[in-house]
Amino acid sequence: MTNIFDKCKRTHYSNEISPDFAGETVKVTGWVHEIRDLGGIVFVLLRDKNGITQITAPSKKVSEEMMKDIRAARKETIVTVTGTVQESPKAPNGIELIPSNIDVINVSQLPLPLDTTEKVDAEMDTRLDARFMDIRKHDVSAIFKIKNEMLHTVRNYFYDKDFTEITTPKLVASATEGGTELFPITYFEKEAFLGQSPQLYKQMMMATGLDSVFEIGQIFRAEEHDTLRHLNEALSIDAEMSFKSQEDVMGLLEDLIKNILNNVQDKCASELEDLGHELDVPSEPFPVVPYEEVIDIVNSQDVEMEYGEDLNRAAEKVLGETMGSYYFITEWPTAIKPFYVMPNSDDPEKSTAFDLMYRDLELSSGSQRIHDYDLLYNQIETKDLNPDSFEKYLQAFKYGMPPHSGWGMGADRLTMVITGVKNIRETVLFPRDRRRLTP
Ligand code: AMO
Repeated sequence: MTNIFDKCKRTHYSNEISPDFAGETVKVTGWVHEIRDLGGIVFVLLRDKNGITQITAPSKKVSEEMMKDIRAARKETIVTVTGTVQESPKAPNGIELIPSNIDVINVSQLPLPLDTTEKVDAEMDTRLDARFMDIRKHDVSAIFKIKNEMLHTVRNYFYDKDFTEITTPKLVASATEGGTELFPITYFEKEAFLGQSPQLYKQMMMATGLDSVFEIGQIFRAEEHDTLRHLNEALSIDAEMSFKSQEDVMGLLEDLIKNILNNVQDKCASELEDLGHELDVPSEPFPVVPYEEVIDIVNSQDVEMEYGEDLNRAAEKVLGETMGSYYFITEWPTAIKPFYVMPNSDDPEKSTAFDLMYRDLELSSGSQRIHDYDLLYNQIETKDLNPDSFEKYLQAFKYGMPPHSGWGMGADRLTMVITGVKNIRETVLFPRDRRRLTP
């Protein structure tokens, strides 16, 4: 019996075959993207991970039996084609294959849930319902190839800087971030929640002597609102550093972003082209604008915002228009930031918290943290939280906690920026929002 995997063994991906191969025999495997039957000649476009190959079958050159097989090949059926390369300037990559053998590996059912040829636009819900097929489209898979390159750069960047990668629990007993709701779960006979952020754990790691840690992991936010920027399950890149200041970790974040942009620019040229996206790669330092100045900018554009308020959507929009691409907002009021944020030593009403923005989109938040036990305990009470629920976290601050700082960055939001897509759902394989829990 012929092994099916032997049948599928390709010699090349589509993008690897150029006119230089003219006269050579190659074997390609993939999905039937399109089929055009002109009677005496049949054209099949075969799609694989990296591109499309045109199979040209003229009845004069191809056996009758093979012509029958080709004509029967339905869209999205998996086929393997062996053939001779011929130059063909109008075909993808400037080549076509004249088939000498075709194996139909697995026949697709019809009708298809989605058109994969990018000729018919589908609604987001239709696309997400048949996500496996949606990702067959090259302009969709490009998003995930770019996200992959981004995450690859993040890991390498941290490894090079001697960070330790950590993984922390996502089943947790208490809240960390004010403002967003938690998803409650049943944990045997106890109440538990899905983690909003690895915040408490990454800070506890500062008491271990590991100095610098990072985590790439899911965060869960029970946000009720349905926007293009929020998900209920998001991917967060978190960094925390002992003996480093707010300015140190802002510098780290800026340097990381620039590394990501340069790597994506260099390594994902064809994906960016598929998406028609021109990457914004700033070489200048990211501007820093203090919160009080933000209020002035926003008010000057007739959007109301008072001291002590977070940025509303209208404020984000006008600020984004004024500030351009990447910029930091600093000196946030202590009152509207989480309990763990270190107040400014000269003016405790202001804090060491910062946000990194891209135009009107918040990409990251961070700060110097409180490392003093008494101050931390006090801040927990000030925020109307119960210190008893933080007992194990607080313990780490009693026996030599270094001063430390860190940040968390939304990996899906960063992917929106580097791919140019406008809806965060596009950047996640299987997004979770207010209305969607499947597939
Ligand atoms: P924050 O709550 O600001 O800070 O979250 C950090 C970043 O995570 C992303 N993000 C989201 N992305 C998509 N959907 C959501 N619902 C969502 N919520 C947050 C954003 C945001 O800037 N513990 C702190 C970080 C720290 O100080 O280290 C925190 O979680 O891009």
